[in-house]
Amino acid sequence: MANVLLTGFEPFDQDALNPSWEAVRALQGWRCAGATVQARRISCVFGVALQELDAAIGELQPQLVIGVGQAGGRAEITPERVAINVDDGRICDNAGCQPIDMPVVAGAPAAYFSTLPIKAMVRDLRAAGIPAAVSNSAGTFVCNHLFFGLMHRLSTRPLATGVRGGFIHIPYLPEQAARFPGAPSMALDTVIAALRIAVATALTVRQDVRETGGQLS
Ligand code: PCA
Repeated sequence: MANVLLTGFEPFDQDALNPSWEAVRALQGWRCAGATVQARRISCVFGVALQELDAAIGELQPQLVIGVGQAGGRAEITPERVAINVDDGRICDNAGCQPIDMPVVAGAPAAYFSTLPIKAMVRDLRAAGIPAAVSNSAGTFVCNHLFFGLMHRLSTRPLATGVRGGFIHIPYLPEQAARFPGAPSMALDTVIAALRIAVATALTVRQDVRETGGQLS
């Protein structure tokens, strides 16, 4: 039975919850296109996050890996286009570390592109009535760190052929946004529905669609 590894993060920055883990854990055991979702919670700690990811990949030998993280302030589900080889913490991680301008992996390429069909995912999310857009930066904190580590892992130590990986940022939940008046949010049920669509599209669309996901700045 093929596995899909979905990761979510533990809470960070003094928050009580992280919507990425709340959504991902709801999909544990969900079957789609002949594969089964395996949900794993990842520490919001530079370095440790990659060790946990590596252990999960080794255990599950997944055919698809999608990392999910919170991007407070975003209004849409945002599949990320590119992971960069930079750790630059605006805040401390959960172990109190705040690396500045460090490589995620010394000597590795400057960046990796997602190998998910990000444009098709955005198309399918919008068609289902869920706000979505391609993001061209996953930031420089632990989410980008995990995303870069994942893509480096998949490109240097390939699993089965055709294994794909990438990352999706999600908005605050309404109960989080209520503490920051004006901040956008998305209901947990909508985020869960969005992740189902993202997984289904990633499992079934081999060739991404040619549609703009660009920004002017
Ligand atoms: N979001 C943070 C780290 C964990 C999470 O859910 C980020 O965007 O880097």
